[in-house]
Amino acid sequence: MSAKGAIRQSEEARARVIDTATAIQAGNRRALARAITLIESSRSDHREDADALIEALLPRMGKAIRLGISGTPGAGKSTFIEALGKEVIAAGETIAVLAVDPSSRRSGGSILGDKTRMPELSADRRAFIRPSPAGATLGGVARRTREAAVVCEAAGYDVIVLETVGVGQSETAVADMVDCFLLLLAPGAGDELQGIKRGIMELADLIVVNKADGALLPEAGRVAADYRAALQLLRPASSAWQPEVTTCSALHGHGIVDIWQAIRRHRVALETSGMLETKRREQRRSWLWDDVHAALIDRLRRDPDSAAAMNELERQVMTGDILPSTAARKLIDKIDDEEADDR
Ligand SMILES: Nc1nc2c(ncn2[C@@H]2O[C@H](COP(=O)(O)OP(=O)(O)OP(=O)(O)O)[C@@H](O)[C@H]2O)c(=O)[nH]1
Ligand SMILES: [Mg+2]
Repeated sequence: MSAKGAIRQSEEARARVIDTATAIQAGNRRALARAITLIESSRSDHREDADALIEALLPRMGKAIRLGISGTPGAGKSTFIEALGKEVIAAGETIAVLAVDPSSRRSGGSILGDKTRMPELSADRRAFIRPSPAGATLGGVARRTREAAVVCEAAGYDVIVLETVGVGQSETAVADMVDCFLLLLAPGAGDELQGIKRGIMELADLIVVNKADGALLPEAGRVAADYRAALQLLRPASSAWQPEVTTCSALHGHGIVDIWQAIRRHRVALETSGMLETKRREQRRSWLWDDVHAALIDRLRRDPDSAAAMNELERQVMTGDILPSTAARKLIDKIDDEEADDR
């Protein structure tokens, strides 16, 4: 392509980005959905457009409540988000739900599954529901989800929910992206404190024991009391907010109003204490390093030589033939080699 052609093309790309940004800000849901698809794409030209789009939208960010909701499979996350979403809408606000669920690929049916579990929200124009990207890896999920959240925020949604299944790693990734982290539990899992790791509990601003209805009601109360006692032993992460434990029945809509109010109270506490700005700064910091991490991995994957070395070194690390730290150094050296080749 001639230099002139390249310039014309980049002008076209710019115009496209501006159009999309304008449409998103005007509340065009299809533009929003398409933008998220663009963000999820691994094509490098798409990546450039996505970066430009996010940059165009950044000034519109900042006002939403970023809420992380995590819970073990079957705890009732979808049912709960449907109930909470109705509450948010009843309060005159709007809600976007993004699934950060790396394991939903296993069922393969997350789109249909979640749309049928959230029938009212899915049908409501004041809500936007986006299931997990197909084929995403855990590392990539963080990057895509963060960016998808930015776009939803720019589209004007008041509450942005990042939903994740409790598998360990994804909670920490999500906790880095949100203002408020809600842990959803269900009674009847049998064990004491349900094997929820202390580290995850420390992330929680709100712990909600769901399914507090019917035969499970007494058990839900006991689980909540256990968690209240356990929380007493943890030092609160900040003086601005003491984590709270509540029960609810997402199925019957009991206790949901109280939880929505707790989320609002948490928000006010963050704002008045200055913690919100601190959190946002930390969110931007982890965005930076997540991106650096993702870009390095991308870079290695792009070069066939490095990609092969990655697979081979990973195999050797797993069999114990090479130290992880040695393998990591070898991979970083590969990037240097690539740069030398480029020169
Ligand atoms: N009794 C009772 N059952 C509930 C409640 N909330 C959810 N359930 C049931 O629990 C099951 C799982 O609910 P989901 O909302 O799909 O749970 P989830 O956490 O989204 O599950 P995954 O997406 O598979 O991880 C369903 O059969 C729900 O009907 C509740 O408050 N009370
Ligand atoms: Mg679900």
